[in-house]
Amino acid sequence: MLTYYSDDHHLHHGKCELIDGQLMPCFEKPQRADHILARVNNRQLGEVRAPRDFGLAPIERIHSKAYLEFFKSAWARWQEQGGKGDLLPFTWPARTLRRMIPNDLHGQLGYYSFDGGAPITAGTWQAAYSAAQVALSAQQEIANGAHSAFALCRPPGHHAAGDVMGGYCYLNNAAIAAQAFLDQGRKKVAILDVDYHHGNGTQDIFYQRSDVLFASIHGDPAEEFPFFLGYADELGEGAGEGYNFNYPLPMGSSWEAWSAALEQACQRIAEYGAEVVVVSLGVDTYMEDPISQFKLDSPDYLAMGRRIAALGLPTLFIMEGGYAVEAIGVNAVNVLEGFEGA
Ligand code: FKS
Ligand code: ZN
Repeated sequence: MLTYYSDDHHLHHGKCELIDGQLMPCFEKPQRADHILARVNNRQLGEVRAPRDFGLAPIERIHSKAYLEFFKSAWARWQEQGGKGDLLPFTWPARTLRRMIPNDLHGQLGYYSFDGGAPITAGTWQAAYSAAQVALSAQQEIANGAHSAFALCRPPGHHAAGDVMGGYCYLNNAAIAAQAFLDQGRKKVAILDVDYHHGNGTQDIFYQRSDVLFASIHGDPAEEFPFFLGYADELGEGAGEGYNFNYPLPMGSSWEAWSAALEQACQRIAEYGAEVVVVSLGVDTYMEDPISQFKLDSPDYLAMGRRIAALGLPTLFIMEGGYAVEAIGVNAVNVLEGFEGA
């Protein structure tokens, strides 16, 4: 399987995030992608290529121009103000407030985000832009006839909606790739989100549409980030009704419960008649993940890949989360090797 990867991800390195009342070094750090790349090479999964540049047009199919303009220029505005640290939001338009777009940089940052987990640093735009190009390059590989491809994206994307960043995510790589398939003539795309966290951004983007089926297996949002989306009764809306499936699982779930949910999700995808599958591949379901509460073990990821392969569909893997840095390379590549029948 071909891997697409860009060194540009190193340009994004947030300093800290707020966890349990303390500022901690960001869990979403460059070494994550470095470990996955090392494992891809070690296992000789296949050639590793740099992305092509498809420009902004395919990104603008998912994200609003205003949001992209804000994100792209935010760091420069912060520098003009003499900003020192990372650019982080601290006020959001929650229920009792108005959804205004203020003039102030931090006001706008609150408007365009849903949490304080997506710091903007000097290189964040470039890193996120390149990650989207990585996803698009792998997508193109499949459009050209490959049965599978791996987009080693960083930063991740599944929490980002059309004009909202958050949860370490800025541009929704999986959504951008899914839309590219449709724009090239595919009629039905399934997105299977196996990250430990619900892909709220992806769900929101396609919630009212039937051309993308979204299925997600994740920690029950009643107990786990992102808390405010990802419940089982969210089935889609309008034309999208019946094309959204959430499988929230209790904290502590292991492969037995997880694989039963995967079975159901795969059956939905098969019934739908998807022509292609985009997998939001997070491996934070791992038993030793420092911020997650599932109990999957490394061999389980081989079985995961095998079950996805049994769909018999062209499959685009897009990297999302995973924070047990030493193990994420093994676990992510296990899914790919399982898929290939290794
Ligand atoms: C801990 C708070 C943790 C943030 C969790 C973000 C998860 C991100 C991810 C992605 F794939 F996007 F990277 N809050 N008390 O793993 O879903
Ligand atoms: Zn996650």
